[in-house]
Amino acid sequence: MKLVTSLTSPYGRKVRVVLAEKKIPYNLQVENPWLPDSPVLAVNPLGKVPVLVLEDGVSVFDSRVIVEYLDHVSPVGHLIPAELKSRMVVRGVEALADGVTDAAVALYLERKRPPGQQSADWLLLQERTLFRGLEALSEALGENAWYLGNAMTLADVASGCALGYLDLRFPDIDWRSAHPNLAKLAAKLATRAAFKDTVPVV
Ligand SMILES: N[C@@H](CCC(=O)N[C@@H](CS)C(=O)NCC(=O)O)C(=O)O
Repeated sequence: MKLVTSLTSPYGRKVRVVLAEKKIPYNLQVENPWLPDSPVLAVNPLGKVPVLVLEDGVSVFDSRVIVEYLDHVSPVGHLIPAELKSRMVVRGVEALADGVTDAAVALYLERKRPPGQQSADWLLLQERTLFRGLEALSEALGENAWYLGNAMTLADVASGCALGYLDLRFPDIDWRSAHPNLAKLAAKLATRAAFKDTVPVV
């Protein structure tokens, strides 16, 4: 199978971490989804990465659908629990982490527009979402080592990728001081090969 992604996409990183943690071999096709006529359009009508292209040519997107697929096809190191209540906890934290990422991406893109065209209201809305989301991610973790039980799940992976994206695009946001428990989680994740090998590069 082939993963089409950019090397800075936090959603793509989530999928790459899951592939590595589950030791699933794959080919990587690096693409910039923002280019007009990007090859991404051939595999995803939405033009977004990541996209997983299966052996039979079927395209799987978005990142949440991809990780669901990967966790199902490989029994190695399950990251999504089968039991409903636990599953909802893990997928809920993933949704929260992806929401933080969505707000951060929106903020980053808006700030890249010419100053005269930027909307102060839109920036404020995204900023508030981002900080509320971080607060909720921190609360959900509490003083636990992992979001659920005593092993890493997709919740931790998604949270780690959201925090990694903040480091990449918003080094001025000092989320570590505001949320030391998230800082501890991120430091622990950063020691894993799957995270080390996928640090975003620009
Ligand atoms: N919900 C999607 C979000 C994917 C997404 O927004 N990817 C960005 C890159 S980080 C993208 O490809 N944007 C291109 C575009 O919006 O045209 C997922 O989880 O995969």
